[in-house]
Amino acid sequence: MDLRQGIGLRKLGKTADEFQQDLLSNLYYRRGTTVESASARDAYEALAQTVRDHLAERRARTAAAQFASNPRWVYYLSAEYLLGAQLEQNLLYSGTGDLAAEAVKALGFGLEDLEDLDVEPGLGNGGLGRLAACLVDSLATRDIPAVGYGIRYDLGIFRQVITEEGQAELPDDWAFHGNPWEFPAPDDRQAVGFYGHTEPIPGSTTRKVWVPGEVVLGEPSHMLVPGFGTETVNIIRLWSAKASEASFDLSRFSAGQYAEAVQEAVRAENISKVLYPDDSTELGRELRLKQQYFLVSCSLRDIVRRFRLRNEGWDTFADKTVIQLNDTHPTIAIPELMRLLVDEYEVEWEQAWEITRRTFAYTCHTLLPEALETWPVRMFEKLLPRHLEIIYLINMLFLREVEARFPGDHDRLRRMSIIQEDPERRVRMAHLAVVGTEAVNGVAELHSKLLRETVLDDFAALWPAKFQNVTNGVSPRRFIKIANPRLSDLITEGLGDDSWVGDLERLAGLERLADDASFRERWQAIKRANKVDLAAGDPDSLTDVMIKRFHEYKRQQLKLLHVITLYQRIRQNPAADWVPRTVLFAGKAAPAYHAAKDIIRLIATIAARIEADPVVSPYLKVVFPSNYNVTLAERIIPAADLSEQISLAGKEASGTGNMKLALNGAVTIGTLDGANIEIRARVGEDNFFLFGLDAYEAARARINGYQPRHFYERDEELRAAMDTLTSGVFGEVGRRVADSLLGWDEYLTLADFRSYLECQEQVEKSWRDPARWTRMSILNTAHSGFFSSDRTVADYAARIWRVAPVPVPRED
Ligand code: CJB
Repeated sequence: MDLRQGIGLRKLGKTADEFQQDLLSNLYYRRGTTVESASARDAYEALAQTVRDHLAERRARTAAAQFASNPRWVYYLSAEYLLGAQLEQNLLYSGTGDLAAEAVKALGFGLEDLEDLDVEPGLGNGGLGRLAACLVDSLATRDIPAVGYGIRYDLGIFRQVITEEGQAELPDDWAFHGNPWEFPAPDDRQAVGFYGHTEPIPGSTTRKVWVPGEVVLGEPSHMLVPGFGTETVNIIRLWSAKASEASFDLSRFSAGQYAEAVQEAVRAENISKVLYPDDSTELGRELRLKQQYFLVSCSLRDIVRRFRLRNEGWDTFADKTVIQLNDTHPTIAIPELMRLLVDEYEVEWEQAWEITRRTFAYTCHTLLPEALETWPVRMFEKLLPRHLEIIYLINMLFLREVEARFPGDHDRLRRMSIIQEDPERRVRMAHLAVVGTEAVNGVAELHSKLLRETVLDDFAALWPAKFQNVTNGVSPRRFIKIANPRLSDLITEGLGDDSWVGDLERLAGLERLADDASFRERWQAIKRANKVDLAAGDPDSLTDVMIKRFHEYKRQQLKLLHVITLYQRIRQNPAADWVPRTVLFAGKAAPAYHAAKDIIRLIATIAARIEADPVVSPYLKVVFPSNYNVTLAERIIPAADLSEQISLAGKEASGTGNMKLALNGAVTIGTLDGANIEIRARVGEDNFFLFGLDAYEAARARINGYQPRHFYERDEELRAAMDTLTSGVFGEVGRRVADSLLGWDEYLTLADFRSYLECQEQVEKSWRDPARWTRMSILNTAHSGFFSSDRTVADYAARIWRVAPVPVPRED
């Protein structure tokens, strides 16, 4: 019997009638309703299932092709995935958009109404989580056999509400109505241990038995990750913590102790309850460490299970497996793989270490010292006693290696040790990640260079070949094709076909159109139409956007000083020929990061003040839409004229919002930081507004005793802006922000103020010449091809993973 028919795989290439039939059958049999009584939600769910089933057929063929070829698999381990809404993406990737529109219309609904019901799973904080989502998209697009592992947080990144009081946080129960994109896989559940103690094994010096004090179940579900323009459909597998049956205390329940009866179960399930809303600045807490180990333990057992389905012994494990650690959050995977190999599978330590080192690679995403994760040794000892022993042994052998290379250099040993001694003994996760991997990469050229020269310099001296750069990228599907349909259509027309969506370097063909006046006019009209859709302000004003997490190093406060200065200039001279601007801020601050929340509140206060001022408001408007997320980004980015990338040089590892904005024809004003440098090199110096200190000048300024007051005293406009804050007219929050800037100014805001303002004047000069501005805009898009995450994945595949594509045959 033909098994395909046996399991009833449905054929693709459906007719409108067949698609309609599938939709109706989902409506009847899965939603249990009828055409007459179907609600919008019924229609949405039935449609989502129909599209999902369509991709599931490709998934089945993908799994068959990938398993048959027994390749080296890429496993991407990430505590965060900021996936964005799924419906529109899956319609595009499955090519069923038109069929879907027609089918739901027959039910009396518009596709757009149903898209409004498609909730984005906010399983990430910011750039790092969104990068993970772009990379899994491009892995599938490149036909690379891969699985992304993550945590299925019940509550994603908080919902933000902005008022004049600043940011309020509400829980994000994203799957309240269920998640139609997900397949549960309870049979693949894993048991994860915590706490307890270790026992020696007689006759062995390296093996031990770990007897955990608590066991929690990890239950996986997966979401489909289709490739674009190819047959491949990969998956991300997300783990939910479940209490074991034994954790429900029936006798207590019978005795009326209801809370006590479930307390153990609640504690277990809390592990995947919430995404930590920290970004970079880490509040180390036991639950967070538990989450990390939970992700790692479930995923590694799953990876080993998958390996053993097709292979025997351990000799080929590293040839068939590469595990990419997305920052240090999943780094416990290194001692965990050692524990599995040595303790459970009885592999000799040396062989296990060789396998481990060849299996892992580590991506670092920061340069901020406070963002380099460390965990107290006493917490590790309590929660993961066996892992701490293994880390000690890894460290001892590692320090021996260092000692052999640099005899007698005790300071070096202290600096490089995986264990920090003072002021408190802590495990340095970044050191563990460098020691236990084959490759370490930064995420932009400058970042990778600074990693080698500063935070990881000792390691780069020991193992220079281990350190690489892989510049980040973004998905062209989500961030232009879907986000900006008008511009996408014009580009397709200009280039003659739409192959650029899967081969972004083709955008370079737009260069010749930058000098075509009629093309420029159409380009400009599209930007305007996108602004009308966004409805943030006057569509003819310069739309100046700063969209990203709130962090002092990103310097939203510098933008704010610019706004205050414009406000004061306009008030002093209302009759001058001002360039109307709409300044749009969006982004979240970690709930416990008070300085960042102060800046949000100050922006909200100043926005209201400007709005109420009849002299200034015709020229200047500040808007702050609530709850920045992927969906909102997709609306703002196509409408942006100016992209603010103004971090202190040497602090932003890469940035990816900068790439999305340039791709959509926003011109960047930015410092020589992160990927800004590479954007500028590609779009050309004339099409980028550069200001500020570079990374080396910034580091030197601090060493030379930087005094913010020095700048305050010498710059009249800066002084006026700061004095306004200090005067209290914008409340206590204005005073606090001013005090922090005048007192220490960690990120040299005042040092870069004048250069930034002068650069903004250049921006206005260019803006006044629409032909020139539009030319710059077109050239930004034309030269953004490098920033496709398809290129990023190709780089990882060639230089770090050494994997080849496994194409999936088309349906016969
Ligand atoms: N990043 O979003 C985060 N969270 C962190 O904890 C550390 C870094 C960001 O990662 C992005 C992707 O690599 C970078 O573009 C960005 O510069 C960095 O801040």
